[in-house]
Amino acid sequence: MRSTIGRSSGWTALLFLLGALAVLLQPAAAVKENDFKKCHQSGFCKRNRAYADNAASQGSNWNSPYTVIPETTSLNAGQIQATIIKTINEKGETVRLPLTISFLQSGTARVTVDEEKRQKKEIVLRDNSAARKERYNEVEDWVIVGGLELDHTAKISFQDKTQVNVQYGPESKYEAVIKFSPFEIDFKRDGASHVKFNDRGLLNVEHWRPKIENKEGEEASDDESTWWDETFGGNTDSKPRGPESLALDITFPGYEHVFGIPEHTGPLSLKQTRGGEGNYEEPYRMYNSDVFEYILDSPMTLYGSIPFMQAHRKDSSVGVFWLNVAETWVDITKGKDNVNPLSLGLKSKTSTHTHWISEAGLLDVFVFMGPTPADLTKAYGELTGFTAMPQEFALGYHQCRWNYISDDDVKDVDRKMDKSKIPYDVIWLDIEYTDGKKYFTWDPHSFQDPVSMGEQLDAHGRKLVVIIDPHIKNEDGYKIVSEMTSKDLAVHNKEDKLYEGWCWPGSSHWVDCFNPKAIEWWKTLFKYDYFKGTLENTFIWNDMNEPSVFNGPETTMPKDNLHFGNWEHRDIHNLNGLTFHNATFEALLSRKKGELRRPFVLTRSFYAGSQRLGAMWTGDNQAEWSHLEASIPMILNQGLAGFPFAGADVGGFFGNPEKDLIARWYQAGAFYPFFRGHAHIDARRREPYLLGEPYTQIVTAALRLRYSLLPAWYTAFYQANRDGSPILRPMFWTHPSEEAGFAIEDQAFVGSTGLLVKPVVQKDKESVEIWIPDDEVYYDYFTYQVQKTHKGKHLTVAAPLDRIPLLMRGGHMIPRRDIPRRSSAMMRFDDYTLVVAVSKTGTAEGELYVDDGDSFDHEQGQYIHRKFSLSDNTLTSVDAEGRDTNAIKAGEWLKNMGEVRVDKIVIVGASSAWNQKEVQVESDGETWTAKVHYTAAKGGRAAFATMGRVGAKIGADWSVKLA
Ligand code: NBV
Repeated sequence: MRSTIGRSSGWTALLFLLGALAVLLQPAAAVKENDFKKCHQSGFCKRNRAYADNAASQGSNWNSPYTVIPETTSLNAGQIQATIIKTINEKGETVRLPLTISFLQSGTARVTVDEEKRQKKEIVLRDNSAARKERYNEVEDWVIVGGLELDHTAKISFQDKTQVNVQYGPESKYEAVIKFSPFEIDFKRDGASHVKFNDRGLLNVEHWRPKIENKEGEEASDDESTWWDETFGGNTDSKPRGPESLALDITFPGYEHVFGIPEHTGPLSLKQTRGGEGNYEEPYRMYNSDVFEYILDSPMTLYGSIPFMQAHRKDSSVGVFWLNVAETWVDITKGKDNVNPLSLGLKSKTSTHTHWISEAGLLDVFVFMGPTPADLTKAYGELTGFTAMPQEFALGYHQCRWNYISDDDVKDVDRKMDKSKIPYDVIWLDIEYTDGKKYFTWDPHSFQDPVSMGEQLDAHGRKLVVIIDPHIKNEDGYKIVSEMTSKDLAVHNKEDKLYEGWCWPGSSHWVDCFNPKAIEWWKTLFKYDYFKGTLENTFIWNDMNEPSVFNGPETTMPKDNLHFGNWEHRDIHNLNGLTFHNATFEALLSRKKGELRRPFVLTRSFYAGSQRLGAMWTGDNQAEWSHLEASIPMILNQGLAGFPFAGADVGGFFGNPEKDLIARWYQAGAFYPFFRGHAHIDARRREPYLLGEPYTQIVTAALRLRYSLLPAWYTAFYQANRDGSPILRPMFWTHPSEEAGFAIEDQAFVGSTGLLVKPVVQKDKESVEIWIPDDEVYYDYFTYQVQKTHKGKHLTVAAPLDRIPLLMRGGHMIPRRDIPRRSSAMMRFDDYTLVVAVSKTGTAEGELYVDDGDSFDHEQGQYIHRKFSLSDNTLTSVDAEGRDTNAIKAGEWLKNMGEVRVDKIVIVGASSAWNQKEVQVESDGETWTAKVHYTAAKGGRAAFATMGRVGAKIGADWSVKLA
């Protein structure tokens, strides 16, 4: 912070000083937790928890006041339309809530509840608010990209005055039993219940009502203290529409584990939240926030949110996606109640009960019936989109800190990385590169020549990422702010005037990326001839897009601010980060006419759908072992929630890590889908070459391992892009039948490579216990040692400081590139190595996907996609999609790839029958021989055969006869 002050204008410096003083005056622990609301400090959360407590205390006497009018219920072309009646008082007065249940062709069901009066805009807003009267109904436009086709074959299988049953989904395997009074839905698969709505009667849609001023001496019948306005931390939220929350209980009968709803720091298998030993006291919160020095093992909100939850039990996964972007809380409890042992045969099984509570918007929930984790991630991805194919360089190593202080500093780091032979792809510039925190400018003293900086990087295929935040400095003469405000493209306050708040630059305004015109304007700012000094190798980092507002409530915008379309900030808060990320993504797509390259934009704030736009990182962690440990479940959870391009700041953002911690963090980071070292401005420099031996060597080895495995990583990204499968896969995902693995959160498979990693995340630990999920053979990646193991064993793997615990599961083939280079671009046309880990039955399979890593030409077939296999003593490579690759008209990249070959094949676990001097390679009608070096098994190490100079083209069909 000190150095920031040094470089800021006097005025800004004063603001920071005041801010810093305010922080210092609070008790230390208060900085974190007490700056953010607990459920009891958030009116609607408190009300809904109280509602739940009241229902529970009444037991079977509790009657949910929501009833479907049977006569309104009809199924038409895959959709049920009906009306729910909510009885609102003892006089029997009611409000009407239109209900739509959509049965989608994918087998997903969607339940949407609106409020008739608000649909018809028949409400009155207080305080002359200009806000919209409807419940926010545009989230779908931002989040859903497909999969909404209705299942016209869905049919009513039973109907009477009390319920209607609809059969739907593939082969009509699913059934939704919709009960009318009270309104409940039971989603069944093969006759058994898997997901239940309102089964505990906690559905609550706070309908619009006028504020009745009580006469003096008269008491309101309800506790209205949080209905009409609410104050927290000195900020008052005027609520022009009054209370409008919505809540629903969702039960997963017989499911003990639930996963998802990032971003939180707790365990992968989510905890219970209503107290009790080892449980949280607070619900999981989703309200995207800039949480300073976040704490671990907490249901507190963080920077992003994805309200997708997956429930898992042996051989079955189901899930829900709560499509709402207002502040949301989720309570989780588990118990053996509510399971009907007769119909389920699940007598002793635990069920998970969840209670979802949102402040505003529609009730809109998707239900996924699985049954496999892969089915679920796929169905969710069809709706919200799959991970974009990344820029290939983005899978390399990123070197960042706050801040590289000048263009010379950047050049110097670049040279020193080269001198130390440390590979890296990207160097990053944080906020100090700008002229006084004015984005799209360069500090005139320290970044005088950004072009020569960019060119030096480009000489070795390297890139530059610069930060651009959404707060725009309010300063006379700053062209960007005057353009933005004169065109009315910034967020408004509750009076519908330009909103002003504080952030890094001091007084600022916030670009409103909900406005299509703001996106169009934002695009103009990234053109090479506008943002001078940027080159084709410049990419972007979006930070602070929750949005972070230093003087705002909970460090964000007031909820009564107004966005484009007059939606209140309350309505759209969790989507804000995505809209900013989206605008930048769009801007990078249109930097120059005729240039069509994949953008790379890192974001801190996100929502469901952000996976289509770039990568995320877990924000401001600390240089502590505990934060290294917490990063693994956080990243795994991101993958489960469809946004696998995730990483944590390697080394830790705040503080100065000890060297052992740095080494271990790089080893773990080499297995993060997004791999970036980053540090706070006050942290000491820690570029890998500064560490000294043995640390520099250890870190370099981790980096080289990452680089050699880039073909495998890229293939894993391709799979995520096709079907949403996580890049790092937790045990329950790969082995959904093995109950002992369901809660394991510290080891993972890399894509479908069979590489099983368990990074060391504890100080002075020199071994780890890897849980083995099956009876396949496992080899040590580095030594080829055959592990003495069996299904369910906790295998001890030695891990001295220079060793990453990494196993190869038998039955896989891993593509690599083994020549150490400076950057991924320099490896583009290198030959490949294939590592074959032979299964118990003598077979193996593998996959390689490769394209130019930069353009969209792959969408026109310009890619190589191979399937490798070993069976019957023969290794083969065929096109994975059965295409006739000779028929593809090769563009430049594909032509160059024509000369790229499989250079080396290493077969680990090689049969003694393959012990020979040479083998025959066959490809394109030609045959030739390749030399084999066979090393017999010894002392527990597997036998292995190495074939050098195999010479088969990577893109062609080939086979090698081993015996
Ligand atoms: O831009 C400065 C930092 C950045 O380095 C970090 O990665 C972000 O998460 N930024 C937050 C602003 C505030 C840090 C205290």
